[in-house]
Amino acid sequence: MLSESDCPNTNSTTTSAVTAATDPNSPSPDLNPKPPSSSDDDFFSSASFASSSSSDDNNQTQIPPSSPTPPQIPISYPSDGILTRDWVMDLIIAFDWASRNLPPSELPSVLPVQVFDTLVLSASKILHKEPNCVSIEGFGPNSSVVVVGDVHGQLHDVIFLLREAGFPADDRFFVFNGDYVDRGAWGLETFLLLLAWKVFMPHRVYLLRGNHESKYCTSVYGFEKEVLAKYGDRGKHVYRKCLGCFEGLPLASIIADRVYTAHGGLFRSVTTTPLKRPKGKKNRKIILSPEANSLSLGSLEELSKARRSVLDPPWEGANLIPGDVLWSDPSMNPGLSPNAERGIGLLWGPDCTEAFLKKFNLKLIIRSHEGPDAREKRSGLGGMDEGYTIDHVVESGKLITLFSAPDYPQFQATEERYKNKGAYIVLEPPYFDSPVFHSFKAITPRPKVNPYYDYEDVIDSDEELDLASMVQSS
Ligand SMILES: [Mn+2]
Repeated sequence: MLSESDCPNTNSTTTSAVTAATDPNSPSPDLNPKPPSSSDDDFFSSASFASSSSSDDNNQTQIPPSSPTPPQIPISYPSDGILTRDWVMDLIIAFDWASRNLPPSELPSVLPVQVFDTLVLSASKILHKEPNCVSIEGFGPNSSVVVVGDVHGQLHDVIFLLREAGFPADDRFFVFNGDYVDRGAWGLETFLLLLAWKVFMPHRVYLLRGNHESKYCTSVYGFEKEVLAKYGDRGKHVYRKCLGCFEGLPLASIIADRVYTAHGGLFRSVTTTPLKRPKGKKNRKIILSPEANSLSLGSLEELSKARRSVLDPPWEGANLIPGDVLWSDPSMNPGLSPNAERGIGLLWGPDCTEAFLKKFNLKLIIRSHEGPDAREKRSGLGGMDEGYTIDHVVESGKLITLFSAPDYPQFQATEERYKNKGAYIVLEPPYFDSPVFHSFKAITPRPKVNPYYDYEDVIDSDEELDLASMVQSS
């Protein structure tokens, strides 16, 4: 674990980084927020901003009409409790602006805790009611589905993706495959912005859980410290509410009866066998089959019965399906085997992809979870330069890995960066099973901020889970 002194995100370093990004003539940027810099002109002159309604009941600095206008802050929740497209657009603009113009500790002046609470409660209510594997259907002739992989707190790239793909709409569905937080510096803003879309369009936007939406990962890879830095003495409250919301996120989706998506991918069967027992109905014992030689592929029915409301998916015991779905990786070797590199989840071969597709009459698996750093170490599998790879091509269909965080990770110990593109997939009628890939570059320059984790000491990818530490953090 990082000690407090290891954490580079002290107040003094944060302030210096922020000062560099703000008007040097303004000694107190907090009290007198400046309009966005010229590099933001494109964003702030957009139709989405022009269409946003805003009340004039606060004491914002007046900006000449020709200048880009700072957002109306603080954001307040609509008095009727119903989010609108304009509200979500205003939230995007406010987060983008704050990330470039305010120190992280000023986020509560943009999004007060009460507004955070209402947004997260509204989203949690919706998410907890969704099944483990959501069925996405009911499309019209012009409907499309945008599938998004890991985004890891790279707020500006997520905003770009939404703008380029087209924001969620009646005929534009979105499925996000998890890993919203950690590593990148704007995990909280990214997650909240996606929650806002979920609350506004619950039957158009689907948010699945990634392995980073957990207590263990967020305590190691930055999100917990990010929240504490941004919300100060209310930070613990905000972090706890986020963890509660993570527990509600569904694990997988099936799009148009043909496409299975999940963060990690496939999962084992956890079939239980009642022991022979003499008489009476008490003491019914259950034998689990956790050994490698008895691993078999799980069914969608088993997936639907898993208990997903856990802070950290367990790697042992009876409830193994959530850990598999969130942590597993494909392999070029046939069969199912324990994922020794990660210490949780499985490796599955092309034969398992074929068996799963065939058994459930599917054509495509879209999973995420592996960025350029992870793929550098996986012989036999493609690199993540373009933001996606086609890993298995089998008789019944394909397995794709999709990664949507370009120029990842945001903080890196070496000079040499991966310079990977991110990608998203568009699925179109009538069958939604021929993926159209869209690769995109990172937004530059990223606002300069300090990391919230010790990126030089924390291992690159998520492999080699420190299980002992996970026990303590559970
Ligand atoms: Mn992941």
